[in-house]
Amino acid sequence: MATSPDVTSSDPLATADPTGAAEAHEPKQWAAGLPAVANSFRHGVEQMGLPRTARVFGRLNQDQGFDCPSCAWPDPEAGDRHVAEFCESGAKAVAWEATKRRVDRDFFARHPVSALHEQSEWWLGQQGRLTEPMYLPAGGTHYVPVTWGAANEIMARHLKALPTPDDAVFYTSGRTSNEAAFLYQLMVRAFGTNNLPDCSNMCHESSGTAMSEQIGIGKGAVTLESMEQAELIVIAGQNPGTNAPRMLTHLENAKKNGAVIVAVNPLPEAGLIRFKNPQTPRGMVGPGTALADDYLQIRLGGDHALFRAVGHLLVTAEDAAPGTVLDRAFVESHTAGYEEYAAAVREIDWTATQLATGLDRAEIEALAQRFVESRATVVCWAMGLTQHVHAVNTIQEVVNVLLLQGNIGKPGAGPCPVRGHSNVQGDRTMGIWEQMPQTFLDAIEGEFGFAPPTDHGVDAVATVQRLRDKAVRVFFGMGGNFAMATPDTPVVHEGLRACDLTVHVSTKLNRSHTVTGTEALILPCLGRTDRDATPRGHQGVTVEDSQGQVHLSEGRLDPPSDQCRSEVAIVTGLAEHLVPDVGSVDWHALGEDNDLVRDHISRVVPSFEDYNARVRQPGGFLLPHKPRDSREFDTPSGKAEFLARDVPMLELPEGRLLLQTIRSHDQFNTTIYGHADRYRGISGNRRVVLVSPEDLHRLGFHQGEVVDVVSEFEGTERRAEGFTLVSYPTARSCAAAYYPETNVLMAADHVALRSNTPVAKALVVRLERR
Ligand SMILES: Nc1nc2c(c(=O)[nH]1)N[C@H]1C(S)=C(S)[C@@H](COP(=O)(O)OP(=O)(O)OC[C@H]3O[C@@H](n4cnc5c(=O)[nH]c(N)nc54)[C@H](O)[C@@H]3O)O[C@H]1N2
Ligand SMILES: Nc1nc2c(c(=O)[nH]1)N[C@H]1C(S)=C(S)[C@@H](COP(=O)(O)OP(=O)(O)OC[C@H]3O[C@@H](n4cnc5c(=O)[nH]c(N)nc54)[C@H](O)[C@@H]3O)O[C@H]1N2
Ligand SMILES: [Mo]
Repeated sequence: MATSPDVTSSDPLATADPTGAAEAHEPKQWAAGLPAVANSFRHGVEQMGLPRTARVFGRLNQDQGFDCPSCAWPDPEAGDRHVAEFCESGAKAVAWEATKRRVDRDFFARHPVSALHEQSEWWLGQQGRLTEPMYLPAGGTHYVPVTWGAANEIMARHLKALPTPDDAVFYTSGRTSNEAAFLYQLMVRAFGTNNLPDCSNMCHESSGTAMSEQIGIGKGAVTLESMEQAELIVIAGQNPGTNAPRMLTHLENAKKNGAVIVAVNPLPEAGLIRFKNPQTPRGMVGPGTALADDYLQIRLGGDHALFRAVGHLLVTAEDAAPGTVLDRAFVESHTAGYEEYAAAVREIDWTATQLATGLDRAEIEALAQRFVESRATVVCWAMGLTQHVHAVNTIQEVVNVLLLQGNIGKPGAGPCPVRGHSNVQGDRTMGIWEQMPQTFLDAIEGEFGFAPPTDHGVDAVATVQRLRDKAVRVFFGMGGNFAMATPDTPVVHEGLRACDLTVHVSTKLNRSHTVTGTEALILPCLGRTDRDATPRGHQGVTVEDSQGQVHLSEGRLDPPSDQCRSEVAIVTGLAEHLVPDVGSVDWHALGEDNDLVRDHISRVVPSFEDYNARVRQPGGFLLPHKPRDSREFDTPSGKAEFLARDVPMLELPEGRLLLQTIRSHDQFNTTIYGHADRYRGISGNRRVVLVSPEDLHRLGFHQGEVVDVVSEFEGTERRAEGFTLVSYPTARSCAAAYYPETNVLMAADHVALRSNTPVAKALVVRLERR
């Protein structure tokens, strides 16, 4: 198998991809419009053919249809949906899943695992849906077919032979349904471990940690309806045009209602600048709607200093004219710690602030003025805030600023972390967490009659560290692509190869299937679009979106093969072999009837009473959220907490850049749909680094040159070879390149403080000429 010349042992992704040279054009100034619709259908027809495309897109995000497997952006009220309530990204995700292509036993007979490992992530994803359980025996070169019964025996044999259940790790990616997630954590806890890392550990963990400490709940406090009533919406560290495109419709509505939008982002993202709504004729042909009124091109990691400065300006303005800026009544009755916070922010160092943010004082003052003038402010954020060393403190600084003006628990206001995977929030609600509170564990014991282990388990980073120590014996992945999504790629691969058994429940092939333990299993599951028929009838699953709405999703397509099983059936099938006698769980019945699973959930998980009835109401139901609903806060003080922490300066040695790792417009996390990043004007090849023309000049490089990117962390270096330089209008001293090609540059020990999220957004790097 041919490999491109720049393959190194440290770079398992630099493999044969049918790509050409990178091409860079002017970045776009607007998102969506006709090209988005055209692209959606191109992807659909390519993968599914025309009739299926029409059928599938017609059911996407409709009441009584299926939930989009792409992002976690909420759906409008049931009566209020467009005929095509989806976006280009969703269309790609669905086409990818509902493809007619198939990976069958002949495919595996033709391709030894070693050859599959040489293929790119893109190629693996193009081969089609997995169709039957496959097994790689010890010493084997090819995956061979295996029955479900035999697969279950293999897993149970390995797991039962472990000296301690903690030698196994059970990962979850965020597409898993509530029902499957609940049963999965139940099986894992019945087996005897809390080793339940998930993708959230690498995603919004910092948001959860920050907000739990401060407002007593880790979830966002803004509904769609509320968002459209905002007077000011600040979008920091998020690229909604690509990663939550349906959000643009709501931003457009907010804008029509008079909202001001401010973008805080080192990159000029098209989707934040202007939106041509493909759902309206005007959007298709007209100029669209300008979104951001102000665009603050902040330096990577500068948000902590920015929000501290805004807090400073609000507090000192209030000092100068008491009663004009802050919501004193809210601060006095609903918050704690204001005096300490105000004392900490009254003095700030403007020189340090300007260095940290790369912004002019006037820009920051203008932002503060926007806050002063707004009676209802929403701040949205995503990975640009969560994946930094000081992410938790940064998010708390954002919440401090919101609290000053009472911007929580009223229409048009609140913190709005925009989640990633379509059910990542629901999985956590269902108990996928290595440190679920004792109340939850007690409820499990009450319902099922066994005591779950109480020691905390490992999160994603601790799993990587254990893999590094060759201390994981069995790795089980419920979805996802752990081998590529994590830092220190070569270390993770060595650790997975040292396992006795690796297992992946997946819809399609990915790298994690080619980085195998001594033995390995691939278990093919149904996706969101597939019909799930059991002896008890058609089964629907439920999911929770970013704003806490829980609703049903029912697939209608014929499954890729009659050997594919639902995640629910896969878990219960294994549990029947692994933990048949632990507590009183009727695994067999649960495997066939999601209503029964929901009955259990209704008695274990708070706020899910009467689950089956409520989720069948049109649109489902909204989970309660005390700060949002009634300005009550489950914190030790019973109030929302102002928390003032130091604002450390990110040191950047001479000749270095801060590198962020981002998503292109043609990928879903580690799934690569294609090689273009349309809005950023890049095509042909993903191995590019975006650097400002000034920095290129200063460092003595020019556009088109091929370089190695070398990261520096605590005296260690990591190298990613063969990246083409693109001159791009990003903030000064900053660079950007795509994930997961750049995960080789990330260090497992480089994490966000307190949330333990891998740092993916401000790596210190240097460029080396090849
Ligand atoms: N089509 C598509 N949709 C997706 C995904 C996908 O891969 N493809 N992934 C899903 C998942 S799991 C997630 S978590 C979300 C991710 O959604 P995003 O968080 O939007 O994804 P990223 O590509 O990581 O983009 C980070 C954004 O933050 C900016 N940024 C980076 N660092 C900083 C900083 O220090 N300060 C500020 N102010 N901005 C910064 C970047 O320039 C970029 O615009 O999307 C979800 N939806
Ligand atoms: N450098 C860098 N690293 C990052 C990030 C970053 O911004 N930069 N972002 C982080 C973030 S926010 C996240 S969320 C993680 C994502 O990490 P993961 O969630 O582990 O990765 P994905 O690429 O989303 O997983 C894709 C795989 O899921 C499987 N799959 C798809 N649908 C289903 C389904 O319905 N059921 C099952 N069982 N499997 C399915 C398919 O086989 C597919 O190959 O990556 C993190 N890693
Ligand atoms: Mo994510």
